[in-house]
Amino acid sequence: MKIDFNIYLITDRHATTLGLPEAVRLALKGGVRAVQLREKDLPVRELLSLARELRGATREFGAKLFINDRVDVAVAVDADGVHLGGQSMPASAVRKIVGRDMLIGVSTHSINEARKAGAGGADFITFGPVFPTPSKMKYSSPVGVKSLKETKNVFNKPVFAIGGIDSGNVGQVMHAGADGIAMISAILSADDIQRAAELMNRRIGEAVNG
Ligand code: TZP
Repeated sequence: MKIDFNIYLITDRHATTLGLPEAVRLALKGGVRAVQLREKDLPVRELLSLARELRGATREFGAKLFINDRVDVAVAVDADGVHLGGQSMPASAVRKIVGRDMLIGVSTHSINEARKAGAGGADFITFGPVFPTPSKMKYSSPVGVKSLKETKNVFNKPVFAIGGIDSGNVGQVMHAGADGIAMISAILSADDIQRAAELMNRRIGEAVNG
């Protein structure tokens, strides 16, 4: 399976005033082609039901669906991949479960973690937070654009920059070598989610094509 997307939308149902399925659907309409369901505080049955709903919507738009942490839920809904964090099972163990049928993404916050993710067999990583994020209390301090460039030297598969990225700074991040952008609030908390996704797509296109 190929990594054929450059916006990786991560969910946070608290970041939008709409219901999550509706918000995600608008993002898909705006051109998002990969969604990671990341609702860490949901009991598994509710997570499964949301995952099923998002699986339907992503299929309709030819988009990929990833499930954060829960390999079992990912398998149950026939997701395209799993996304692993620091507390998740290691990628090498998850690979034994999902084989080559699923993509494995790994969250990294330092050059060393990026190197380890490569050794563990990750298909792609998120790296950040690059900038301070609106919800900065929850994440480590910003790693900056320079270390994003260095990450590209130690991890030779796609790197998605994350953390505080919006339509104003996305060009800078892409020019620093990111293969794509992972984001929550710039899309999900926008007044017009579809337009925000369209704008982000356009800005990424401009950065890639000069
Ligand atoms: N990991 C590092 S920063 C972050 C995650 C999940 C949050 C990104 O959210 P936003 O709103 O795009 O800054």
